[in-house]
Parts: sequence; C-alpha cells; structure tokens
Amino acid sequence: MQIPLSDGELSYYQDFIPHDESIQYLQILLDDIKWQQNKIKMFGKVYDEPRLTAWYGDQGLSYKYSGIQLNPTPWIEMLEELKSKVSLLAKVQFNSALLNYYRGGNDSMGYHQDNEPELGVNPVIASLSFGAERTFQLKHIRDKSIKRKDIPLKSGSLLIMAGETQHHWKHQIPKTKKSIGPRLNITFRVIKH
Ligand SMILES: O=C(O)CCC(=O)C(=O)O
Ligand SMILES: [Mn+2]
Repeated sequence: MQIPLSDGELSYYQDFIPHDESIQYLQILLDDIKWQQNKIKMFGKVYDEPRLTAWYGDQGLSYKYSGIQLNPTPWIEMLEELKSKVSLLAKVQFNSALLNYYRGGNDSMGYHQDNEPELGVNPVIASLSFGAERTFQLKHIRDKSIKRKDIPLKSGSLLIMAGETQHHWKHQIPKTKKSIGPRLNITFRVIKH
C-alpha cells in the first residue's frame, strides 16, 4: 500500500508476515544473530549506541556510518529466506542488511538519512519489523510546513522507502516511556560495488 509522501516514495505492508510467525522470527533471531554494541561519537564524546546492531551481507561488502566501519557477517538461512521474500516484493536484489535490536523503550535511533555513498542515488530501503510496535517518524528536511509523518510499525510489517525519500526526508525511531518489549528491525539494502 502506497503512503502519500511529497518528494519521496513510501509503501507499507502491514501483514507482510503473519503476526504469530513474526513473533517466532523475533525469538529465533534475537538468539541467533551476532549482536554488537557499537559506539557513537557526539560532540567529541564516545557513547554506547542506544540499541544493538548487526550487519549481514554478501562476502566483500562493507559499510560505514557515523564513523563505524562494519564488515558483514555471512548470511544465515533464516535471513536469506527473508531477503528473498522481501526482494521479490520490492523487485530489488538486496545484498546486505543492517539489523537493529531495540531492547526496550529507552533504545532508539535519532533522525538521519540513509544516504551513505555506497547506497548510490535514490536507494530502495526495505525495513522489516518484529516485536514491539514502535513509531517511525519522518520529517521533511527543507520545508518545515510539511507535517511530520508518524507510522506505527506493526510486528510483521514491511516499510519500503524509495525514490528521493533519502534526499528530502530524515527518519527516526524515538524513545518511548511506554513499557514495551523488544523490537527487532531488519533494513535490507543494496551496497554498490
Ligand atoms: O528501526 C527502524 O525501523 C529504522 C532503522 C533505521 O532507520 C536504520 O537502520 O537506518
Ligand atoms: Mn535509517
């Protein structure tokens, strides 16, 4: 389903994976993924990122963001299955994935663009969510009169950002005071060689 967005393309499939299956994926992946605690630099200080991450991809691909160099872990079967399913719908052959594990409401990801040079111009980013529902917020960078978009991401849902979205919009997962369980998010990407 298309979500109207000026200067960008957004689509959302709420029941991409049936709810009960999505909870099974959450439990298995939380155990099987090699989660890492990365550090971020802000105003000259070093902090723990407020979430755990993992980077999976085809051999030889690497990825850099916020000064962190990530070398990919080889695919595991379950991730490969999900990658194929998502690639089929998005009509894009994804070759890598950044996984995010939000342990609770205090874990978050601040406003950013997925605009690293290795993603190329107008990247297609497909984002799969399992577990606690979190709000995905998009704000237009230039035009402050455009209202912020808030999209509650359900367990088993798939959100696809495409077109010029990464040029004109920033997105984030804010912290929440609600008492909630863990959430796992997989963003499939294409890294250009
Ligand atoms: O957790 C999410 O839904 C978004 C994650 C994200 O924006 C990213 O990994 O670049
Ligand atoms: Mn992002």
